[in-house]
Amino acid sequence: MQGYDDNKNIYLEEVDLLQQLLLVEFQLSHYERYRQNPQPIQKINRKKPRDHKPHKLRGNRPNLNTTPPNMVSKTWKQSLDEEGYVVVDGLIRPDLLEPLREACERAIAKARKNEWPYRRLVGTQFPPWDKGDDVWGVQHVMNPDLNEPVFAQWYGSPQLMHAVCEILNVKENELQLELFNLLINPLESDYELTWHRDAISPETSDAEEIERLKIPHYGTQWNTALYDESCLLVVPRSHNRVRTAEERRITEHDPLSQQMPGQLRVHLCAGQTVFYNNNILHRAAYSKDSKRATLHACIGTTTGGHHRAENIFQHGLEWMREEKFRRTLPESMFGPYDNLIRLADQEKAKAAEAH
Ligand SMILES: O=C(O)CCC(=O)C(=O)O
Ligand SMILES: [Fe+2]
Repeated sequence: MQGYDDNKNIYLEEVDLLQQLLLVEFQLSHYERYRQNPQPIQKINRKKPRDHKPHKLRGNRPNLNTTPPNMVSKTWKQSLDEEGYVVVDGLIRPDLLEPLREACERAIAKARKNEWPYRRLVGTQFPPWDKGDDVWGVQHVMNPDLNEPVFAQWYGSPQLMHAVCEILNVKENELQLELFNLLINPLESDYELTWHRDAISPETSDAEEIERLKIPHYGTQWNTALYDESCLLVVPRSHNRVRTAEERRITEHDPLSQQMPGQLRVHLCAGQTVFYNNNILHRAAYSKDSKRATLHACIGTTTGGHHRAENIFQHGLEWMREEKFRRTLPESMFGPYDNLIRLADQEKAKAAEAH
């Protein structure tokens, strides 16, 4: 029995040693994962609404550094389809971050000084923006008259192209160049947008809302933060269903409500992007004291035809036809640019026929 006990002790010591080794290995692998893919530390805001916790890089590539072996990570497209939004890291190449920030500073200064006429003005949520002078958005940042080619360079950058192609499940030559604006903090007063879906008005009946929600998007839109910000609130999974009675009450009669059931604030660290379905119930709140410079853009696919045309040409894009605009584009954007001009020509011909 002595021998047994001795053996048992040896056995126990071995188990103990093995456990310690496993613990060290676990900690090392954790550290290694962190080292290879450091995540910014988030402030935890315990106040309502609940917070979106920025999650790690997701994709359809197996990412052995971040995906535990027994869990399959969802693709960005799957998350966006299911939740109505998805947060993605790393779509700004590090060497473009500072040039983008500097270009924003110049564009924002011009817009605030009324030297750039295309801007969103506090007090008005949707176009036209013709009243007021405090600015919450700068429109058409790729317009060559603004003279900031870094915006087009980023819009056509491989990181962004890769993400939108995955999300839209298309090849680059099927993309259609579209809108690119900037969302910023006002200076004189805080400002809030009401709860809304971008293209379905609050008064829409349930029956019509059901039909409108079935229309595919043929495109995607996103916010990419150049500074940490938490301006956007969403109701996850509200993008493909009719509003509940309470959501309808809020959107129609109490649109600045802080009590929207299921609301979630999206925190973005500098460099993070949120793609969101423009049918998701969302609102935004801007504080004059928190710096915001967030790139706000959309891109379509060639299959969208008239559906996309409605969305984009209302913003007046004649300047995009000019050769001087085409010259500012990176090569990756030539195809998407030609696709847009083809659509514009088709729409023009249709309008002429109708008259
Ligand atoms: O500021 C934001 O993040 C959202 C803006 C928005 O919802 C809109 O312009 O329709
Ligand atoms: Fe919106």
